[in-house]
Amino acid sequence: MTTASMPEFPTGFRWGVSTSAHQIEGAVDADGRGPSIWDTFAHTPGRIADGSTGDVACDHYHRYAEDVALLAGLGVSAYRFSIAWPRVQPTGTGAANAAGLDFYDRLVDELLRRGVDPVATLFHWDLPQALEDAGGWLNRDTAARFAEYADLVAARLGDRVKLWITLNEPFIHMSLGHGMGMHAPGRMLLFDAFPVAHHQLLGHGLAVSALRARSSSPVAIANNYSPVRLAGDTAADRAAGAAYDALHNRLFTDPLLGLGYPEEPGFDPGVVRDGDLDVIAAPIDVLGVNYYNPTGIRAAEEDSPLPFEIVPLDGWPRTAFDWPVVPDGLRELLVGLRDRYGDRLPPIQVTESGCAYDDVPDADGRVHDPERIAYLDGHLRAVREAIDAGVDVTGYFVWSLLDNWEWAEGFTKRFGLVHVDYPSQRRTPKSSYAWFRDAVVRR
Ligand code: PNW
Repeated sequence: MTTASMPEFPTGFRWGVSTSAHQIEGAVDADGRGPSIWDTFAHTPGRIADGSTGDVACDHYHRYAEDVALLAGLGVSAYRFSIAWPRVQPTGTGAANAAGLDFYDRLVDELLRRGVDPVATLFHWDLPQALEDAGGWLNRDTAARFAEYADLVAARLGDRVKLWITLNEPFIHMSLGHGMGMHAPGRMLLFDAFPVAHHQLLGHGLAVSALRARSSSPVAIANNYSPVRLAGDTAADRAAGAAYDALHNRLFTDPLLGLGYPEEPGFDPGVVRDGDLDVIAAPIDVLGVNYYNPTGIRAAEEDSPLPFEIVPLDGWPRTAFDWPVVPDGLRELLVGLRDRYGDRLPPIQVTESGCAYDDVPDADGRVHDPERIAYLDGHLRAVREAIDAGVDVTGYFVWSLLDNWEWAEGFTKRFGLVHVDYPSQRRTPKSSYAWFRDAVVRR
């Protein structure tokens, strides 16, 4: 690929890769870990495309040193992982399970020994099942429980984690987990899922204070964004686009940055109490941006329960997930965030960007993934263009280091720079790994 022409990035730009606990760790019964909603969901027949579970996943819990060596070989300066709440508090409340925290202690020390900054996400969707049984994120109490958990983690790791991320993609957790039932916990509440948005945001705000009390490291949240592409140009199409934009792109960011909730989605604000918006708007140091693709929208049919219809975007290459490859959507998104939020916007780090392809080893055991190289090349150029347009972007993390357990898709979608042969757990760096190392990180 076009090594020579990859543009320069600012000095100190943070290059990293991301993973999440339940997608790679396995070892679901080790050292006192309790069950999470994703254990329950995956063990319910019919929920996961290939019938698999995260019970073993990439066995990272036992192979973390090998995986950190892969990070060191890649040359990245940061690694974004998540901490499994049910390892730290098996039932979501009470004293810390020291053996669970020990794992992250070992991981963080190994990263630092290899010169890689630990970037820790506190919640990447694996809620302790006991908290779900008490209402989960529909229950306001879960926000307070989350802050207590944040305190326990920061008490142990606060001196070494270099960037905290409170929540991963609260929009996806609300919409796919509680609105549409495609992710754990599998609820289908449509717009009645709004309390899940509010209580996650409240938990975020409370966790920001808990982290600040224990750690001087910066604090962020990682949101998923998807610029709207209208499939038509009627007034109804435009209204549908505005409704989708408010739901996906603004519901979690307007209140975080002090603007309160957007009007459009038509949620019942009954769960919002006096003072909550101030807690939610606690200053953050970095906005994490996860981007995969734009969303095609048109006006909904008369009898639709939703105020928009999602339609495929034609004319773009597609990943194995059938997601369209639209690098310019990332530039548009980053510039759009700056234009909307102005001085309210903290520096941005792209905390996830990547793609799934059917990466199959050749006869020599090598994995060639030129589509992934092209994907990353295009998206990095889009970030560079946003920086040129004046957006303060200070980091970029590829999703993902390893092929891993892709939630409801099981093992059928491979996002890694490193191929994983699940039966043997053999790791094989793909050609994109060498490209990212040579053309981007160590150029
Ligand atoms: C993100 N969507 O999930 C998550 O943060 C990762 O854990 C996941 O592996 C990665 O992206 C790839 O899917 C998403 O339907 C899941 O728009 C679904 C969507 C977006 C992001």
